[in-house]
Amino acid sequence: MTKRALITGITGQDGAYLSQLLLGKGYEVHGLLRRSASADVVGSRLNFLGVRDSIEMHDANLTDITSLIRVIETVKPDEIYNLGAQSFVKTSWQQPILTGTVSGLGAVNMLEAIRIVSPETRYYQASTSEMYGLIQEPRQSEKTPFYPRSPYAAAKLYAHWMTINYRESFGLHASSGILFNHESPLRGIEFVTRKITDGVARIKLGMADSLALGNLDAKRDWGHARDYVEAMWLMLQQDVPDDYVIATGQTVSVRDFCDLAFAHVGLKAEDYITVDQRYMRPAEVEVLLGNPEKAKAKLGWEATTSLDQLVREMVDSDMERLSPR
Ligand code: NDP
Ligand code: GDR
Repeated sequence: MTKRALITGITGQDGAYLSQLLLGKGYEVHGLLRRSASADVVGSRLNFLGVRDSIEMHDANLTDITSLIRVIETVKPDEIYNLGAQSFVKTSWQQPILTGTVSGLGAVNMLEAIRIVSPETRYYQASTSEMYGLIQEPRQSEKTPFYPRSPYAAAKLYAHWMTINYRESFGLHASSGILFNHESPLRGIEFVTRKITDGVARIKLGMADSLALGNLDAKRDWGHARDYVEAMWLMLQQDVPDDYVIATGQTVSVRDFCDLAFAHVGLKAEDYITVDQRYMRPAEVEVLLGNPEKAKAKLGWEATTSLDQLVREMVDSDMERLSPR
């Protein structure tokens, strides 16, 4: 029997890699697409991976439960991956209500739709290391207390607890992946890693002469999105739903990431980086470092792409994209 998956956030970074993974495993892949006035926002990432034509899209929005119910009734998915969100932390201070509505209540809309229409469907919730925020433990595991530091993190924490609540209250097969930062050439350009690799390529190609960033001392546990979507899938193949930290187990600063990216094209970061207060946040998450031991023990998952490989792939991709043809 061919398995059917429904992915929200399919036009985003993780949605594209997860589609590719599931199609490779023989799944029928369906995506939730919110209407946009701009022409082909749908295609860009999915076309990059060559999977656009293999996916069936459905007109729906996480904020409209009736649209979710209709999609679930139509698709009858075995698995739902809820990746849709307002996912940019900085924007969440400018749009706290929208962020709460999409990234928090949106998940509850989906859980409720599953409960009403299709309680056998397995559910994946895209939880985040941002929930740890002002951390008190040096390495964050599934047992570390949460302390969200942004409207985004607070919204995601609500969605995280509601996923646990629906599992415990109604017996849904609902799991959360507490994913630490993961990047790729498909990362949105506003996130720091992609902003850096895009900036490096522009400087190397003579299209820019500096790169303005915010807090260079922030530290993150950065992995590759391609590795991380595998963990999402593994969670839904388990007999028992659960929550898992997905991380590399190493952390480096934004400054270190810059050094690696500039060095890859033979430049020195300190010659080009400037600091601009506009990119600072009202409240910062200074350091994140995940402990992925449970995922390794129970799912057999571990990150396979090194930070060096990730940086090189991202810089090379931006160099190719921006180079004159
Ligand atoms: P992206 O920002 O690349 O993608 C977000 C997706 O959500 C897009 O497809 C977007 O659609 C969709 N979306 C936004 N609003 C709505 C809405 N109202 N209804 C339906 N869909 C909507 O995120 P990533 O791929 O990086 O991340 C995937 C998920 O994982 C997100 O939930 C994110 O918060 C979470 N996460 C990400 C981490 C990371 O490091 N990347 C780490 C931990 C968690 P559109 O194209 O129309 O804008
Ligand atoms: P983050 O990612 O907030 O961790 O959320 P982002 O890349 O935006 O920031 C990482 C760190 O870099 C610092 N920083 C800058 N950030 C941006 N965007 N732009 C800059 O110029 C800049 N300079 C320094 C930030 O202050 C921060 O400390 C991502 C998202 O994908 C979330 O959806 C996800 O949940 C978490 O990762 C895990």
